Amino acid sequence: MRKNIVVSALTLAVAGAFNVAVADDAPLAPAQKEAAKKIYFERCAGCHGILRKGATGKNLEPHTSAKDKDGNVIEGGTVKLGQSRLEKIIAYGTDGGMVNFDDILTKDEIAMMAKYIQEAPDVPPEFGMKDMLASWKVMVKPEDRPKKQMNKINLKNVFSVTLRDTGEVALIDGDTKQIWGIVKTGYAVHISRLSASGRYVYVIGRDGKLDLIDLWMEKPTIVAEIKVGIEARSVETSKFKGYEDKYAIAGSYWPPQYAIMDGLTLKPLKIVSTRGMTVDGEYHPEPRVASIVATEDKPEWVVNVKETGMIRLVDYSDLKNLRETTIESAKFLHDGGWDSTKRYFLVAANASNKVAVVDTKTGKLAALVDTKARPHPGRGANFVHPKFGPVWATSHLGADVISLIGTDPAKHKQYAWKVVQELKNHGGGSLFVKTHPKSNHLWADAPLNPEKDLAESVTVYDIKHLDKPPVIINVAKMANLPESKAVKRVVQAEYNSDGTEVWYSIWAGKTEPSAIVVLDDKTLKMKAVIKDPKLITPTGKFNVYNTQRDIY
Ligand code: DHE
Repeated sequence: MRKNIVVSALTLAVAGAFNVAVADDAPLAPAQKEAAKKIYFERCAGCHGILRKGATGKNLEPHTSAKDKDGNVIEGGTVKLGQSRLEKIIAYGTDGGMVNFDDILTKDEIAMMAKYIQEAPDVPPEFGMKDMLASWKVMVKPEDRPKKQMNKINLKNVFSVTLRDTGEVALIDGDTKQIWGIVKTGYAVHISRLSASGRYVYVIGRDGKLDLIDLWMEKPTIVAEIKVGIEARSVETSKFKGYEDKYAIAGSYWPPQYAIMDGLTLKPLKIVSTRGMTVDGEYHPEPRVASIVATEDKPEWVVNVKETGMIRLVDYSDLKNLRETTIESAKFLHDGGWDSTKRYFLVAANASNKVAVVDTKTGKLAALVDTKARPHPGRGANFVHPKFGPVWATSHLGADVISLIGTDPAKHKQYAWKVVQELKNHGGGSLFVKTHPKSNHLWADAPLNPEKDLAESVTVYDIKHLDKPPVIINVAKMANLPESKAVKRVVQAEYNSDGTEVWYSIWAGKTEPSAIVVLDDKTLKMKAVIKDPKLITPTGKFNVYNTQRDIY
């Protein structure tokens, strides 16, 4: 049986506050509908979309119709599936990748959700300039901020760590392994990104709240905040010479748009909608902004639009006369990273089982690479393969392999933009791979694997000797946390700034102790375990120097 990805006591608290039992033939009562809407937003929208058009997850509209290859209309939708089938799918998951919710939601809540998705989707309001300006706050103006670093922390080696279920970020001193500060942020912060100077951390919550943290203060301090939408996942900064720390960009899931802001105050400057046609030439009302990355060679961001499969190169040198190059790739773009030269950006089109490669020098698609099911690289990992030359690695949600893609069309043309090797991972359900230019190791997790032992383990490959069997380590056990039934998912490797340590989060339940395990990259032995009652559900970790410089 599949185990659930995310456990949130919030969901249970909300749903448990009143009677959720649903009558078979009556529509949901208003309070039930509100509760269902909240659960849908927190648990389902990420994969199925707010309008339920489907992306990583299936379409969940009440009525759909499609044509088969002979042109016959096939009626579908959640109403056709019916209450009892939907309840089973929600409770037990499917082989197609839907996770089970029977250990998170009560029977009544499952019935309520099955009913909710048979009703017309709620369309949340738009969120434009007036809303953004109303939410925008500058707590410390740029002129009132310190002119020099006011603390003695080695900022290069600070880790910004998402504390998922508390809506916080912990700034951990990588040298001492002490928590330097915890700041209150948006709900379930997704990623942290660094300003070009390395002074500011930008963190984006799933609820669209963007916080700007100043690392030069005595303690890490939020100096500005804004809400960029109702749901969001990505943020990036301007990194081209002359534009360092000048702009920030945040991509929203809802409304489907991106916002460009002043980098030092978060004042919103421009909002651009991403609604439009897919690569198939069909209109999509909800093309969500997935990953965004800044090139250092041009005043440009690479903005990946999930549902349309369009990659937009956004030139930020003239915001009033904004120029965008739109590159057709493949649908359901998600996460990705640079090749080692930082000329090519590789992004997973996960539900299309492809990796799209953008050449940011020419502004064109370099390739669409077919891969095993559902590539999910995080930012991927770059290293020089003994046989195939420079490669970029991606993990897979839907297959137990790590794919290596050749990235050097100049000197290794025959291998470029092809999967040159598939390394066996310890399981599917992998989310992130990582290496470092100074390391001989490639690390892969599998936190969404249905087997407890596999979700708690990682595989380490010797990149100089890929013919040797890899080492599999149960990292969760190293943390020596109290035994519990809940899975202690081991998630997302992050290196320290000099590339000698690998940090893994032990992502346990909200009410259980979690930890971060630090491993020695050379010996693969445990070096430290960071435990603290305040370290609740740590997931993503972003080392200042590596994130600032895109080192992976
Ligand atoms: Fe993520 C990156 C979206 C679930 C942890 N995640 C990303 C990015 C996107 C994304 C678009 C790329 C951002 C960028 O580079 O600009 N993630 C989504 C979802 O839509 C999804 C599937 C469902 C959801 O409801 O959010 C989802 N993600 C998760 C989790 O459940 C994870 C494991 C735990 C958590 O904290 O929520 C998770 N996602 C991460 C992390 C990164 C990320 C740690 C950054 C990886 C990196 O190395 O840069």
